[in-house]
Order: sequence, then C-alpha cells, then structure tokens
Amino acid sequence: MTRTEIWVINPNTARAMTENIGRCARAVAAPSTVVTAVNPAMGPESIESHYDEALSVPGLLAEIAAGEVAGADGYVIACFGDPGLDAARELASGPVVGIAEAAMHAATLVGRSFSVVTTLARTTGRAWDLAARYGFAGACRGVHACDIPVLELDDPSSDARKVVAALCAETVERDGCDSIVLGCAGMASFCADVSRAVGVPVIDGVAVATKLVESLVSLGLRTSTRGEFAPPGPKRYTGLLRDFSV
Ligand code: 5HY
Repeated sequence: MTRTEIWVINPNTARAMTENIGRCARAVAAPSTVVTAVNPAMGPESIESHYDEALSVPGLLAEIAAGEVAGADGYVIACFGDPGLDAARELASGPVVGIAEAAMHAATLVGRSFSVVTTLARTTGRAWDLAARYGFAGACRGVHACDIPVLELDDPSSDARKVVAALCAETVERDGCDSIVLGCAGMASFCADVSRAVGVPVIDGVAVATKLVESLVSLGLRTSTRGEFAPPGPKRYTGLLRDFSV
C-alpha cells in the first residue's frame, strides 16, 4: 500500500485551530494517507482582511518549502481565501488545493447552485472574487456572514455552531440554493451538525480538498510546470525576506 503524505497548512498561526483542521482532514483521509497539519511560526493569528491574507503568504510558502524538504506528496491550503495558492503551485512538486476552490467544485457536483456562509462581512467580497475566478459566479447564489471572528468559532463558550447552523438554514430558504459551502476552515468540525440541521449538502473544503489531493496524487497528477506555474527563477530577496531567495 503506497503511503501518501499530505501537508494540510493552516496559514494563520493559531495552533488550536490547526489541530482542529488536522482532525477533520484525518477523519476523511484514506488509511494509506498520512496527514501532517502545520501552521507557520510567523504571520497573523487569524485571517479576516486583505492585509491579514497578504501577510499570511510568506509563512504559508515557508511551510510549502519545508514540506518539499520533508517529501510531502501534496498540500491543502486550509483557509477560505485560498491565500498564496498560485505561488504555492510554483513552489510545490505535488498538487496544491485551496479549500474554497475544492468546496465550490464539490458544490457544483451535487447541485446547480450553492451559497457560502462565512465569518466576517468584510470577507464576503473575497468569496465572490474566488467564485468568479473559479468559474462559479453563476452557481453562487449568495455569500453571508455570521459575524463571528475566526478565533471565536471553536470557543466552547460561544454558541458559534448554533449561530452558523441557523444562518445556513435561513440561507437555504432565502437563496433557494442546492447546497451550503462553509466559508472558513474553523467551521470544518461543524459540518456534520449543520448538515443535519439544514437538509441540503453542507460542504467543508478541508475534507474535500484532502480527498482531492489524495486523488490527484493517486492519479499521478501534479501542477503543470510548462507555463505560469514553472518553478520561480533564481532571484535574490533582501531584508526580512532574504531567506526566500530561490
Ligand atoms: C479561514 N480566515 O478559513 C479564513 C476564514 C475567513 O483564518 N481561516 C482564517 O474568515 O476568511
């Protein structure tokens, strides 16, 4: 049985969230798949703005570089903004899948339309951008925020799970969508409960991306290096980024 090593990278620095994400990925991984859940030592503790997202990318790329040394077969970017996805594909020898991209693909395999339920209202624009980028602008019926900060999602004293489930049920009625896409890696562990509450497919990108990377590796498929995803050419980086020289 060939072993597949998948690195699931949480691009923020919240260790507890990384462990939660790792549990959700392992819950769906095949017995021959080894999931390593990591987060950078540097960067934002959560990603809730364009600034956070931009500054999460060096840490993410440092984890990809570490995965290459460790012999990882593929990667999941476990943040709904799919930060640094293109750059990661240039650096990684194996396939790289973002959880937003994965979830939106799965949603269009189980229905004509989907809606996204995410954290803060200010992140909804990014979700619409990604739906358009991935060719799903026509299938996306709505993007809705529960206004719960990322790091409060797994706070046992907050009733985040109930709030998210209620918003998902309301969204199905309001948008008439065929499925719900959970708009944050921190909601991955809510998936089963929310599915029971809303009666339509509820899609967690962490699980779908893990299975997609597993499938791509088993099919021997990896990022094409012929064109824009060719490895970055030799270049000197200075200052804080000097270690990123290639
Ligand atoms: C995520 N932020 O999945 C995104 C969700 C969001 O730190 N992990 C984060 O709100 O955009």
